[in-house]
Order: sequence, then C-alpha cells, then structure tokens
Amino acid sequence: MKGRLIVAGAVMAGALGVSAVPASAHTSLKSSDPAAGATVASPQKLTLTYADPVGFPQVVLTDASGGRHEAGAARAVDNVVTESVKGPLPNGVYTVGWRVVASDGHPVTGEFKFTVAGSSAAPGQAQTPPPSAFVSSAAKSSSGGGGSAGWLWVGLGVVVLALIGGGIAWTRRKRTG
Ligand SMILES: [Cu+2]
Repeated sequence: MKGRLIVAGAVMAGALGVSAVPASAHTSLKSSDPAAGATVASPQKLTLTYADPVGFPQVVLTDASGGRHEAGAARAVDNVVTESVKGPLPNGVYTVGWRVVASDGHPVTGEFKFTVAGSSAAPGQAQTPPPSAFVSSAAKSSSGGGGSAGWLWVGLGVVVLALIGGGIAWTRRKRTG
C-alpha cells in the first residue's frame, strides 16, 4: 500500500515536469577510496560509495597513457561498488570511470582522478608498451602532482616578469628623462 503511494507520487511528479532534473539526481557518487584528487600509495581496490543502492556496476581504471588496470568485474552491494586493481600501480595519474544503474533504472556515469606516488612498481609492469609508459611519467611530472614544486616555478616566473617589467620601465624613464 505504502509502496503504491510512492509509485503514484513519482508518476505525478513526472507528469508535473519534475523529470527535467539532471540525470545525476537519480543517484550520485558520495565518496570514494581513493578519494577524487587524492595522492595515495598503489591501492589494492577501488571503493565507490553512492547516495542510493545501485546495480550493474562497471568500473574502468586507466593510466595517463590509456593502459587499463582494473581486475575482473565490479561488484555492487547495496550502495557500495568495489573493483579490484591489477597492481601494484606505477606512479602517475589514474582515471576511474564508472557506470551504475540507479534503483529507478536510469544509468548514471562519472569519472574522477587520483595520483599514485611513492610506488616502487616500474612503469614497464603495466600492460602498456614502454613509449606509453614514458609519456605517462612525463605527463605526471608536468601536471605538477606534487603541487609545491609547481608553485615554486610559478613564483619564479612572476619574479622574472616583474624584473623584466621594471627594467623596461627604468629604461624608458632614462630615455625620456
Ligand atoms: Cu532516474
């Protein structure tokens, strides 16, 4: 009886145009381990926690050069999806792509990135050929995974620009004066 009322309410809401809400409203990723944007040691598995129970999960773990690192099929228990990792993962930036089906039958997709640091795994251990692995490590160092070094260079750039600007102003003043 209560279930019927809920269904009736949902049908009415749909008729009233509430169906215009974005697809992400059907459920959403609440948290993950590793967390989005986190820098971690090579994880043994990925855990994705959703706002609502989900089914038919698919999880893909990709390195910066497109190499795949998930192991086996993803499992969904209630609102938690887990996927094993084919590790250990070499250092680098990884993208987790996921797709689940919400309890209302609508598919929801998303992705997030995390960084592996301090790993002793050689890039060659990945399924990707060596040239791609090289690109992977180059992309990692250029994307400034360790923030502070990147900001140091930005700071130096600002100082250099200020010196150049000051020099030009000084030269102009000297010429006109
Ligand atoms: Cu839906």
